[in-house]
Amino acid sequence: MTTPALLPLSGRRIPTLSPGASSFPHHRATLRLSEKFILLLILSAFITLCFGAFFFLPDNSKHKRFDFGLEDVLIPHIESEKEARHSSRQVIHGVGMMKHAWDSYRQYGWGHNELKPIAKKGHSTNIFGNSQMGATIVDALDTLYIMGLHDEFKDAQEWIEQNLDFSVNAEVSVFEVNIRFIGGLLAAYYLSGQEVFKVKAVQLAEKLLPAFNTPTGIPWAMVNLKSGVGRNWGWASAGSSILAEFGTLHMEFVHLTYLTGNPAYYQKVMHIRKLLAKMDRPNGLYPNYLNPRTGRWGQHHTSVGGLGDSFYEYLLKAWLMSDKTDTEARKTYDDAIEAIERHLIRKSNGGLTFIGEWKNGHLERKMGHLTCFAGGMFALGADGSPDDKAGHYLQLGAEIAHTCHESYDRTVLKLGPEAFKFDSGLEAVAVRQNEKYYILRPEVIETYWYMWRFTHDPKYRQWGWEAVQAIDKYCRVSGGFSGVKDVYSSNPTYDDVQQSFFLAETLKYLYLLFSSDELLPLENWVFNTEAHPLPVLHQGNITLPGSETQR
Ligand code: DMJ
Repeated sequence: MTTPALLPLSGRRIPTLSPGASSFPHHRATLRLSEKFILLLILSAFITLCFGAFFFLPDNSKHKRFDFGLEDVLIPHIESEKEARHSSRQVIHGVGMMKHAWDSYRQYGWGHNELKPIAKKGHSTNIFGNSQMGATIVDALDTLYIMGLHDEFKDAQEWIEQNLDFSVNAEVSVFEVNIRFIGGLLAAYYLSGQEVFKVKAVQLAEKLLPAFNTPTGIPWAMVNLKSGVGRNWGWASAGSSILAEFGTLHMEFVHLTYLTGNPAYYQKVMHIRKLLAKMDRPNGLYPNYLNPRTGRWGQHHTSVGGLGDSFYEYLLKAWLMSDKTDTEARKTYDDAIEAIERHLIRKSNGGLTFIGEWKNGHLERKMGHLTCFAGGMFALGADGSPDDKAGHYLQLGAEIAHTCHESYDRTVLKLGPEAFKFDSGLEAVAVRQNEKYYILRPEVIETYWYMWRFTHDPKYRQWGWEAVQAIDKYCRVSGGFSGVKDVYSSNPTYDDVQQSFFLAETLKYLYLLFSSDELLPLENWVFNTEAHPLPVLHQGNITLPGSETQR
């Protein structure tokens, strides 16, 4: 069994001196007595100055912290001191928001999956079945760790050690449990080195494996953790499994095989990839529905938002996570994106680039908040794109970021709606009442963060700060943070849910946006779709059973 090579969280290099190297000249100069006296005077003045300066420094600059404290994330590349002060204030503000979300959950929802911040009690949804598995605790672990909230992290770890049990008679979503629980536990393990997180991740993964017992090996959407019986969502076309669900397991499952030496996880996800590769794709597009009994596509609906989104994301990230050796994943990503660009991406009359949805040969000119993550994905995939199109994809990322910012800016609350149209004179605004809500989602801020990392254009920090202010003003309540039902109303009502992804993703991406690039550098870490960072498996670090290198 391999042990993980724990990676440095920051990319900082420690300068070294070669043995025997010295900064002093090798010859000795003979000084006269008066010169010696003057030198001594200068030296003692210098020492007094240093001591004085030390006492006038603010307290926290005297101690170098070796953990992930605020001091570690402050912005070396920021030019002006004023800007640096601004960013560190924003970082601190982000920690304050996390504290409020966490403390509220700790007080009113502890052990429940999520929190009702208005009713001040626990909350859950059907994705967790009727389980009470502390989804918020597991999802928030790495954010707490990264922000240096160590007492809270310890508290969470203790709860996990004593209470997190997967032998429950609950029918859960395989996808959601994978990205939030397995992803969250693995990231916590890699960051902290605490074995318990790995052990729990593997226990849970074992419980998910029966979901793959279908005639095709395409997993069911849901599985009962106790009985292992699986089934699909009643609403899915023709009894199908969902592309974004069975296509968003790769990162976590490859890490499970890496950590345990058990090839089963790797084989399951590679089987899905192989099966998809053999199938015909209408217009080169992947439909969102696939029947796990027949192996046939359901309705021809393609989207880069809900139902499709993270399938494309995981193709790119499989390549990145393999230290760019999984070229099959990269090629599949490139082909998929090429077809998406051809059929789904358009410019509105007002000049906004948007990604629509393809429904049975027809383009719906509507974009979801979920789709906004794609700006970051395009930027992340720019390097390594075919035909030297890196500039093009970075530009596409910037255009999507701009469109999504417009969807926020054109509302009363300055928070983005769930879906917005580009039709009949409409530009980036929601039309239907049931598309006007904002449920603390991260995708727009996620794209700002990736764009910031790749361009350092200050507008992305500015846009992120606008989102912080709006969330604080309209979503913060005494019992935590709540989603709002209508972003176009100056007097919105709350949905009374603090989603676990608000702590896992939204607050983490905001924190990273105002932090140094050296915090979790993208050359070493790949974020799963729930913003849980997993290390790149550098060559020589990994021998996957069944991988090319072994054959
Ligand atoms: C998260 O759970 C993940 O980002 C997922 O991929 C889709 N969206 C939600 C948050 O909006």
